[in-house]
Amino acid sequence: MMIQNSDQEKQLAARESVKFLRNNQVVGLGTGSSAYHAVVAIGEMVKNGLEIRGIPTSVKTKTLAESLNIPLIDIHTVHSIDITIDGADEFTEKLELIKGGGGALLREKIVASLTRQMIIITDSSKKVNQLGKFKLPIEVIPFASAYVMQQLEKLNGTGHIRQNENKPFLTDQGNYIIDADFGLIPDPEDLAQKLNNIVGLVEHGLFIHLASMVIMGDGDTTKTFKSRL
Ligand code: A5P
Repeated sequence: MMIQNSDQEKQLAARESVKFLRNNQVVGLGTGSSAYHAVVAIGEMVKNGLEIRGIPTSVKTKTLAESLNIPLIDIHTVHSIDITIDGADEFTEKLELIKGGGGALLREKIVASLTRQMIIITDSSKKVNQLGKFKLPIEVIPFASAYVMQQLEKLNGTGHIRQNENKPFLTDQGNYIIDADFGLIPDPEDLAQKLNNIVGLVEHGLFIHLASMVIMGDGDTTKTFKSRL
């Protein structure tokens, strides 16, 4: 029977991704509803004897990992992370990603940058030919939010500060998120460079050259897309 529910696709992708884990690895634990399934699966494997140490990408994931008795390690004590499993809001076959729908993009990008093998897990709705339908999450220092918004306009973007119960949503670092619309993004690398130059912009959700593979749940099976680099 075909499974079409996106959560079941996320679960399938998560179960496939944890097959890459090995004893003694340092493992980056992603954030979001897809990564949730991976963390739960890792908890089960730890219960059954897998020996890993996790580095969570958010306070929420840390709480989940602790509740599952997954041993954690301080990010400051490692030089690299063997493998990370995380979700994405959009991806292309070139493995360009938009991340940050859950607001954890800054820690996610730091963990991804330290990671040797970055596995992205998604449902089939996340695959696109060009990034940009999903609004690009951009983490900003609150003091700089109006300035950053002006700079985004110069790049032909518009944006609004993400709200939570009528107040600005705050990231784990106490920053704001601007959800920015640039229309479709023909050259994500170029836009990423331009965003990197804006003062007060802490990080953006364009993840380029970071993913090693995307495992996408597709009905009742999974498809894997690998980096050609
Ligand atoms: C969290 O900040 C995000 O980067 C998530 O990884 C991304 O939004 C995907 O989330 P879901 O797995 O919930 O779709």
